[in-house]
Amino acid sequence: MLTLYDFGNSVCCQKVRITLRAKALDWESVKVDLFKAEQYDQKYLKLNPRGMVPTLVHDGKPIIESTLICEYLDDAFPEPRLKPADPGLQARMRLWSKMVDEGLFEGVTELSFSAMFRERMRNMPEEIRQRRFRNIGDPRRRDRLMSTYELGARSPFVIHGIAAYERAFKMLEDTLAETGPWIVGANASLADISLMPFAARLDYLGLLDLWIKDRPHVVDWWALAREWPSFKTGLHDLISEAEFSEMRLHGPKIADDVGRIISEVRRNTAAAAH
Ligand SMILES: N[C@@H](CCC(=O)N[C@@H](CS)C(=O)NCC(=O)O)C(=O)O
Repeated sequence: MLTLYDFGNSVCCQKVRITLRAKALDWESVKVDLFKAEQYDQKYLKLNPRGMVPTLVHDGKPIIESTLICEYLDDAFPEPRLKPADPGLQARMRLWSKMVDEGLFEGVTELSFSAMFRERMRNMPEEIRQRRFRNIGDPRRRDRLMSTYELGARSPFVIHGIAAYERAFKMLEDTLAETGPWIVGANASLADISLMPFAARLDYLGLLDLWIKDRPHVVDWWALAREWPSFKTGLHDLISEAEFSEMRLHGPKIADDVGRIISEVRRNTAAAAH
């Protein structure tokens, strides 16, 4: 039996749900409401000591970290394979999950926070806001949240996230030109699944074009990914109309800042190459 501790529009949970759909697996979903801080409940912390979603429990065994959960699912339920058989291609596939875990995740968190949740937090009573900051055990995560709360899209953490997306989309364009239409060739793999929620969030915020409009292979990849049935049923169809309209409403408010920072990142990269 599979149980997923899950929360609606969480990118990490979306990765796992797309994988579950691609494998045609059934699972039970348990909602951990991040807005009510349920991730810090003692009972949940026993399953996931990091106080985060997702957590997958398979026959009583908890597995944490979305990248590891997706790999676990591919090993435990081998058909259809979401990892290429060739070890070289497997390494290439894992480069994408590394890129997501080491840059895009922070990027999407800070961009989403500066566009949407910052305003919500501004409207909280001071005491609740301070409790939210205190609740974050990891000092690095707390610094990020406080900086983006203060500075919005001008926070260095948002700028680092924008630069991480720029590196990823540049590499995606080059990779797809060589091996497309999917990242490791003819079939969708865990590399594509890792990236889908991170492209989707930018798309729903109305920001994706700022990075990809001049990258035709990425545009084609995203058109293909958006129509992939497991993407639709594991991500798109599970987003509520209220969530869509919140993203549509708030994303464009940071578009000018984001566009300006992307141009700066591109100028600096070009200057460093000379
Ligand atoms: N590296 C972890 C990150 C998990 C993570 O940060 N999840 C977010 C939702 S996308 C969360 O639970 N946040 C709760 C919090 O920050 O308090 C993974 O990939 O599973």
